[in-house]
Amino acid sequence: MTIEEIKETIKEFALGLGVDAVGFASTGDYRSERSPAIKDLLPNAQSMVVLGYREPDGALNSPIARISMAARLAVMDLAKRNNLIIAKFIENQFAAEAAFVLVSYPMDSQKGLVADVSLRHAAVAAGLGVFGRHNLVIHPVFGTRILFTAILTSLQLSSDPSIQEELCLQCNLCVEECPAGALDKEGFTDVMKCLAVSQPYGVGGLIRYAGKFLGAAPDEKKQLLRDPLFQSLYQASYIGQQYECFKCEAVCPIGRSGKKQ
Ligand code: B12
Repeated sequence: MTIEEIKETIKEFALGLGVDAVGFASTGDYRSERSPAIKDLLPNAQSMVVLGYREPDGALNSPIARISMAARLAVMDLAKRNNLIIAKFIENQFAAEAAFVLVSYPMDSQKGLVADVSLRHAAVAAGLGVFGRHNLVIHPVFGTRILFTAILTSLQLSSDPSIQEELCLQCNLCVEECPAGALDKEGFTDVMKCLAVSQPYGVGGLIRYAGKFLGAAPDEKKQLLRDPLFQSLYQASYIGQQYECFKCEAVCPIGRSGKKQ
């Protein structure tokens, strides 16, 4: 099989599993300054298959973050399962190695908020999109409403052509509507501001709650355990991170509604 035939075989297989967009990048074309080298993750890696999953319009248009989060959890489940199936398909069909990263976690706690693979930079390298004013990657069809995962492989696959057009409309809606003011400075997301609003039940919220609890009198402790905040923290501890904000994704006009395929 030629490289193009191998890429087409993997792409067809992935699309059949509910993946919405597939791109390929040679590891040499992946450039993410703050992320670890791909060779540190899989020494024989030569390329990566980047998979994109559209998030449903309805989920992102809901004013209730919990409804958006329901779709997010479903995408994460599907993507996780598909990563394993596609990685095994690559290993079985082409006698190659394949390993993968998931949508968000696990992450190395020593590295702060830098993941093993920067999926936005991987998506750009695989010709699946370009960065927009919101520092998210915009896909030509699905716009900002797309999440990515990646499979690293020892197969020597060539990169798909990169997108040359500017897809961001520079409408500034993401900047204006960000409730945290986290996008004011161009090319930079104020992570702490974003986190405070988007993940109130994340580790920061847990630390604040624990601090309050430890300093409380016995009666106050009883109250604190009945506080809905405790319920939300508890829920996040078994469901996983719960985003309370999807604004920069949801307000972006590119890729909203209309025929998708
Ligand atoms: C940690 C993390 C966060 C952190 C920190 C973000 C950050 N600074 O990188 C927090 C919690 C704040 C966060 C928030 C969000 N996240 Co997040 N996050 C991640 C995660 C797990 C790791 C990112 C990472 O390694 N960053 C560290 C390095 C790589 O970033 P960096 O080099 O400093 O790059 C930053 C800037 O320099 C700039 N940048 C870099 N290069 C370039 C080039 C150009 C041209 C421009 C304009 C900008 C730019 O963009 C980055 C943002 O600050 C990824 C998944 C993954 N494995 O990649 C998802 C991921 C980036 N998140 C995603 C999403 C959707 C969100 C949120 C919308 C929350 C939500 N409800 O889902 C917000 C959006 C915030 C925003 N507009 O920036 C998606 C983005 C999908 C897409 N279409 O681009 C990802 C890829 C998850 C996924 N699997 O699809 N996230």
